[in-house]
Amino acid sequence: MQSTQVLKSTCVSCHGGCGVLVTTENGVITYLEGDPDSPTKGTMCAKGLASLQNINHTNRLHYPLKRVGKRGEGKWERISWDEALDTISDKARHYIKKYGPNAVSNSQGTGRGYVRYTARLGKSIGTGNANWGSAHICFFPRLQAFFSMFGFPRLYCDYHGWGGEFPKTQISWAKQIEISNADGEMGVWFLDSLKHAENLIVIDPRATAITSRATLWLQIRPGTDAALALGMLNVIINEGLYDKEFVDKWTHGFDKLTERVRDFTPAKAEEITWIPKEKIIEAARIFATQKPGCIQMGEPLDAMHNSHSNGLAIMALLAVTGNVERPGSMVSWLPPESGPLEDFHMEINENVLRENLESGIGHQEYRLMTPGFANAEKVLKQLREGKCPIKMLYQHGGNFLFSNANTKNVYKGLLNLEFIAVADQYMSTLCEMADIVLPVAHWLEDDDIWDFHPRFLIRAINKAVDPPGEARSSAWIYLEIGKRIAPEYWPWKTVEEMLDYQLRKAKIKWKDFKEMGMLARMGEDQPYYKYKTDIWRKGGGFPTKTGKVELYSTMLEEMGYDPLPYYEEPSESYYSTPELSKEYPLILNTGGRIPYHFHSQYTNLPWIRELQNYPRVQIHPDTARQHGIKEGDWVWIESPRGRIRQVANLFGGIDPRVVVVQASFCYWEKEGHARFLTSNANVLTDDAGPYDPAVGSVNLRALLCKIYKVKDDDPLYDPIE
Ligand SMILES: Nc1nc2c(c(=O)[nH]1)N[C@H]1C(S)=C(S)[C@@H](COP(=O)(O)OP(=O)(O)OC[C@H]3O[C@@H](n4cnc5c(=O)[nH]c(N)nc54)[C@H](O)[C@@H]3O)O[C@H]1N2
Ligand SMILES: Nc1nc2c(c(=O)[nH]1)N[C@H]1C(S)=C(S)[C@@H](COP(=O)(O)OP(=O)(O)OC[C@H]3O[C@@H](n4cnc5c(=O)[nH]c(N)nc54)[C@H](O)[C@@H]3O)O[C@H]1N2
Ligand code: SF4
Ligand SMILES: [Mo]
Repeated sequence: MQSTQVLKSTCVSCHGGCGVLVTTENGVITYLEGDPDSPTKGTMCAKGLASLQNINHTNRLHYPLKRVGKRGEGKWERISWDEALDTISDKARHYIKKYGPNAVSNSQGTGRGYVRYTARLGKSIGTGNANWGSAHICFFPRLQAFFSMFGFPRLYCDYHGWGGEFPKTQISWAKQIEISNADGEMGVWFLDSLKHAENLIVIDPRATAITSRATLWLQIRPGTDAALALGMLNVIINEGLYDKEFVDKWTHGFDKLTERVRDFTPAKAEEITWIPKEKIIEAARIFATQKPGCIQMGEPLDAMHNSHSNGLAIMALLAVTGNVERPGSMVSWLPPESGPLEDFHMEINENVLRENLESGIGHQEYRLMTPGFANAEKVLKQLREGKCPIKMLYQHGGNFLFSNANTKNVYKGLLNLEFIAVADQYMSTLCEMADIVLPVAHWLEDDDIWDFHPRFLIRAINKAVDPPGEARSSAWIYLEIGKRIAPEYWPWKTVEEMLDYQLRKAKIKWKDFKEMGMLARMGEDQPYYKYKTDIWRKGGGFPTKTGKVELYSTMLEEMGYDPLPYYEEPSESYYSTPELSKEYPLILNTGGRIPYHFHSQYTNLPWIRELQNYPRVQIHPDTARQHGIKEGDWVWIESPRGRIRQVANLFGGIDPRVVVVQASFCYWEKEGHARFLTSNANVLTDDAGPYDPAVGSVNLRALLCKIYKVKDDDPLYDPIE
């Protein structure tokens, strides 16, 4: 008898957490579609839908493997889970005993829903060197800037209308939320809220999907965002357009900010950003007067060596205009009854561990880095020089060879680790460098809880089918490794017990939550104007030292950092390195999310390759003509670090001096180094600094390059020397 079932679940093929209806027939998934009753309103994208090809892919990892040849040689032997897990935990215990906990590192790439497990494992080891993937070039700089100024981790754009008002002015600043759905923000809510917005200001060096809907597009020179924000603040303050009541009552250091932006006239901002001053003035006036307003801030702001200040400068715009906690502005949401599930790692007594967590690589220099995190560029440099205290890496997903600056240097550094174990769904280029490889389940094969980043809801990920071979869920793998290394912090016998524990504050069990599908605090349950209540501070106020929004940050001052936002010229540019720009005359911008890829993922799926078969570099038609390049030609893009090839996409939506290279394109079908050296943008980026003084970010978005056509007899890629 045919049995058809429809199961509700949550897609985690990116950060979006879209509600999904999964149809199975006789135990086989036959159809996926968006769940109209979920907060993502029934929408799904190509990445999520292509999960059908992902779970059935013939190259999925089925069994734990152990390296039998030389590192990277590709010779493997199937082993049991017990052998794999015992080897990993024996190695960890050995290195901890011999060198101390900082010799062991456990890391992951972008936030893939198991962040809390990675963080708990790091803390239970007690290492200061956990997680050195991409946080410092993604999201943490923005989170830390919120912390420096507001005293809490984040304000989110209130595109929900729960307080009775939608944003009248939306700024999309270095953000493609409509594509990226980053960190639990929902592109669909943003797009729907635009019908209520009178103004949409897009700040982007490129024309994007939403530029055509913009009332104002500020085509900025890459890497100069702080200068634009300071110029806008200059206009708002000089013209008296700021929210006097909010500024007087709820901010600290307005006079010092006024002093800082005095010289940042629109003319000066124009010179730096290449945006006509009239547009800067117009944007400032609109944002200050057409309220409420909100600003979507994107990752390119973080991937710069003044990332923390980029955040401060933009957040100051929110504070001086009073766009904080009022309906339709920027709001900090409260969690549902479960509390934020990140408590799962925070509950491990940080105070006891603090000293060690703060002893990680780079932490003494970049003191706003999260304790327990190490700085990737420093780690990799020390590894290359044979001076690194880290001996062992357990990596759960993510891939430094695609995500971190200067791929060839990354590779050389990783080679010097004594022991590497990687958990992935496929034999990634990082797995190829490992000693042990663990096969991981896809979210359709997994039971877990999705902790949505804005923290106002959690959702159930419900297993629809069994994983292939002996692949196991992330939660199971973490529990099994945790139990072996630090059993006192991993006392649960089963994953279900561990999930029950995470739901304890809501007084529900996993088996009931599975049915419920979601626990949320939305609509009328979300209070606004929390600074006027006791929520953050008894008697009202913000959770900062002064109880106010600190435009002049007392925390930064105490730490010896500049307490005010500042602008710094990109490390490579016509102005900072004029000599270099003669040889490399174009601005190299890497990244800009592609709707159907997630970093290095999904280029191995036929449906996705139908949408885009080759990596593309956007070149202005005039620039292409000067170089004899036509649409569809293979082009070398070369920086002082190396060169890669991509296919020319002639695009009038960028400045003729700017070239936009697609990031993270993985040639899954190629063998060996060709996979990560042929077209990977980070072969071009610079790991040598400068780094952001507070959080250690590196510049991935505003470097220099040259371009020329690929000749028939050119090699596919330049090897690592
Ligand atoms: N489909 C898909 N979705 C994703 C991801 C993915 O790989 N694919 N990755 C996820 C992750 S980890 C993250 S962090 C988010 C990131 O998502 P977003 O924050 O939206 O980042 P991007 O799309 O890379 O860049 C946003 C826009 O900034 C512009 N930009 C580039 N440089 C600059 C600059 O210097 N200044 C300004 N003002 N704009 C600039 C780009 O042209 C682009 O249009 O997306 C997440 N979602
Ligand atoms: N030049 C440039 N560099 C960038 C960026 C950019 O825009 N430009 N973006 C930066 C940003 S914001 C980020 S966050 C990083 C992203 O960097 P990473 O997160 O390191 O991303 P990938 O390199 O694509 O790693 C993806 C790997 O994780 C595996 N994987 C996927 N899902 C799972 C899972 O559920 N479990 C396990 N165990 N493995 C899984 C995939 O199979 C794949 O091998 O890159 C950063 N680097
Ligand atoms: S946006 Fe992200 S979460 Fe939503 S369907 Fe696409 S991949 Fe899945
Ligand atoms: Mo990211």
